[in-house]
Amino acid sequence: MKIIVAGGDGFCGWPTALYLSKRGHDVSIIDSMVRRKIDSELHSNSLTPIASLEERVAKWKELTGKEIRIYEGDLVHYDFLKEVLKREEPDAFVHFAEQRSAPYSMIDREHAVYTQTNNVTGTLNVLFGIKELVPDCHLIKLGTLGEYGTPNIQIEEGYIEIEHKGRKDVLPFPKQPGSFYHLSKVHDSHNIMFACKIWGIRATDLNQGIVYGLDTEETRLDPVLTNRLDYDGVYGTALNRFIIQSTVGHDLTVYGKGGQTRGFLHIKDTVRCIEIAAENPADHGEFRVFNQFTEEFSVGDLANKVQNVAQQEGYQVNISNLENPRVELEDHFFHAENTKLKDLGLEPHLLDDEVIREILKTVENHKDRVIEANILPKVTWK
Ligand code: NAD
Ligand code: USQ
Repeated sequence: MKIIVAGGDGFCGWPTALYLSKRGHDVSIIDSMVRRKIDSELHSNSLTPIASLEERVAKWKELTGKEIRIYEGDLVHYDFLKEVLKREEPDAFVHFAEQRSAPYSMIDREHAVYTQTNNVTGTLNVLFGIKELVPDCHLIKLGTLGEYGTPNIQIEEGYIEIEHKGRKDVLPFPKQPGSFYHLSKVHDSHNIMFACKIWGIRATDLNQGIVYGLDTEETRLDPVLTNRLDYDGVYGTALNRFIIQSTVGHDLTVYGKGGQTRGFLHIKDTVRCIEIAAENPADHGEFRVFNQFTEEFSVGDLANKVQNVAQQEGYQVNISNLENPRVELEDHFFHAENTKLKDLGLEPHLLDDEVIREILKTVENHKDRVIEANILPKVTWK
């Protein structure tokens, strides 16, 4: 298949582009490089040194003979996007290209507006581009599990059957997101659902949980193919952050009570889920939703797991329950359905001590790059 990976220079997008290319798909990448610019804005860095996108794809070609074409540009610029769609005529458009940090979206008005403008406009442009130029193209859009929030009932995959005053319907599952970033994903979902209904577009919304790890078989082939890894208080996510903190002697930063429970998955499963979605496209007019995660953990449990493995590796690790910079429940029910991707063939890589140890061994090699001042959270929701 011809597949565009938008956001293909990022943490999820780069390993996905390599994986799809290795599996024989004809891949091209769109990326505006804005994440690399945001690293400078935040005086932050990827824990791992990352080569330029040009160097990355050149190395991939040298090692495998496979070409990945690059289009540097912004989805918000419709003329640019139209040119790429005309040239590529993709069968699938994998859309990772958004501002994805909840804390970044909560810094101030400007960052909230940037996040929602970038994400919502970019996705609207992709919808119009598909409608005008490639109506058979399957949109595979990265949503987030956090669109649902933490309701006191089981979370279904996109839709719930409701009986109300004697009548029944299957309706979108209620959304109660917890940041302006998570809200941007909800707005996207609504726009995509509407476009599917009125124009017959085919789309899959992947409500992904928190991704951990950094390596896939492909990114490990050569240091130039190394994936980015965020650890700072703005872009770093739970688990990856805890593992990195443990190697530099920083207390593990559990926010509040630590009972916040979320869905998680290994980066190796992210790339496979995209392949599954691409190879089993939604029908025309269908707005299909998959919950893309493999296991649920509370952040407190994750900190305990990391502490245990790090201690076995000779590190002295403490856990600190910091004042929570976010507004969120810290002790709540959480259970989400996640059978659809497994039914289509996903075989999850589950989290155990060996997986934590493997990530820890990789991050140890780069721990001298950690900027300690960036570890503690500085952005607050209030
Ligand atoms: P990332 O920041 O590492 O990568 C995003 C990439 O998109 C960057 O390379 C950036 O330069 C590019 N980009 C952003 N806006 C763009 C635009 N308007 N035009 C072109 N390129 C643009 O993020 P990630 O962790 O790889 O996340 C990818 C997607 O997956 C996001 O949509 C995110 O919401 C979703 N997601 C991520 C996680 C996670 O744990 N990382 C979990 C659930 C969902
Ligand atoms: N948390 C801590 N300590 C930390 C970091 C986070 O306790 O050092 C807590 C947070 O308060 C929150 C939970 O861990 O309760 C998750 O936070 P996170 O920063 O790991 O993840 P989140 O902000 O939800 O965002 C990440 C990605 C985002 C994606 C989302 C999936 O950055 O792109 O959409 O995970 S989900 O959470 O399922 O919506």
